[in-house]
Amino acid sequence: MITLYGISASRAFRCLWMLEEVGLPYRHEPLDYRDKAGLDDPSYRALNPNGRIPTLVDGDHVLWESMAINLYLARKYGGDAGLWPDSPETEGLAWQWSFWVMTEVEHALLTVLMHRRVLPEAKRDPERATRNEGLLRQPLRVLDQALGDRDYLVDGRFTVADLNVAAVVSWAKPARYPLKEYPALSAWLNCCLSRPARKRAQTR
Ligand SMILES: N[C@@H](CCC(=O)N[C@@H](CS)C(=O)NCC(=O)O)C(=O)O
Repeated sequence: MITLYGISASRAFRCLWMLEEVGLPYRHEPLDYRDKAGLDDPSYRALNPNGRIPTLVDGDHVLWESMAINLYLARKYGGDAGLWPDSPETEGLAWQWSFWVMTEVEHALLTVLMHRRVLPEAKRDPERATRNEGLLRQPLRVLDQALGDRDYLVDGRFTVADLNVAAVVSWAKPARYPLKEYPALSAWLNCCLSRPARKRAQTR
């Protein structure tokens, strides 16, 4: 049995989305990142010594780090659904885009989201939000250009590469980050987010 720990309003969302795409039965433990007692519980720390969500338990196998979880699930269970790329070359591209979105986009976009929408008004720092908006221009241009002549990142269909990147870039919407100047990115993002599996994951 597969178990995924973490509420959908967190980085666990991207793994719930992958589980819904894969279509296997799984158990969802909606552990909240604000539940410090739950995260510090020795039984949870034994699974994830970082005390963070998400964590995946697949039989005896335990994994943390959301992107690693998704690459694992796609590789092991996502072949029939076309989620795993076709060749070592396009696998390499899936790793590339997954690492890229974590290192080039995630932190800056989360900072914009926190300081524009999530933090109580008194704790928001508009300058920090503006600075990070600026840092995002270059990587978002890179993604927009990569999508300029294709519908999906690799192999001409929706794969783990699209899911991992779209799950992070989707924060642009609640952050009210304008995507108008990135038309190819914007069309691709809407297409990824319209998938039924994404919608099911959101309501977990
Ligand atoms: N790089 C990790 C980050 C995990 C992470 O920071 N999760 C947050 C929720 S989105 C968390 O558990 N925060 C609780 C805490 O830091 O105390 C991943 O992608 O899985």
